[in-house]
Amino acid sequence: MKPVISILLNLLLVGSLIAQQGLKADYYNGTNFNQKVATRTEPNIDKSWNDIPPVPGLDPHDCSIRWTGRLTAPETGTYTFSAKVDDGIRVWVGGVMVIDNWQLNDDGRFTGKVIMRKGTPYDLKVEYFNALIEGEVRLLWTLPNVQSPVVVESKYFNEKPKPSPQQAPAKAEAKKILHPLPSPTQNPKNNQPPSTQNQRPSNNQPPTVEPWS
Ligand SMILES: [Ca+2]
Repeated sequence: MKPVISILLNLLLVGSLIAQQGLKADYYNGTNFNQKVATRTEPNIDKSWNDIPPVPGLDPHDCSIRWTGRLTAPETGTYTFSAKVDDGIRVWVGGVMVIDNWQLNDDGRFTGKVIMRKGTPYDLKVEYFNALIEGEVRLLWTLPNVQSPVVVESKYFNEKPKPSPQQAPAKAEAKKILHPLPSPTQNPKNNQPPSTQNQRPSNNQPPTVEPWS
């Protein structure tokens, strides 16, 4: 009977995951998550706008968005996350910050590398703000042994379930195996006024990680 029970449990799990696919997106007016306007589930992070906001009631030129959920890698290896933004963005994978560029950007592009294990659900958090004129935020990744970055698809995202004791080990494991080194953008002196041109990604070396074993 055990194999049958296992198959049934797996089917229930798959059904549950399909139902929750996507990320939770919280929209705020103000660049520092000041006033919540809307919450909804989104399939990916891939949008741009000018005068028409992505959700009704949002100030398109003075807003912030926070996406949260879980990300499951299709295979084990090194993943390069890429963010294309106007203006600022911060990205955490497995509780570790992999992209940190919380400043004004005009079509900024930033990357960070992490090693992920197949099948492990990693907590994902992406914070974004737009303070001037047009807004853009796209989250891409380059899979192991692949050349080109692509937008992370909804099938790899799941909304984060409410915390329970059973989910704690996965989070702890993610923190244990992800060890990015400090990047230039994580310098504590980064409290200077926002600059639109001087800190572009061409000289923004991505954080590297120590391999887990
Ligand atoms: Ca802008």
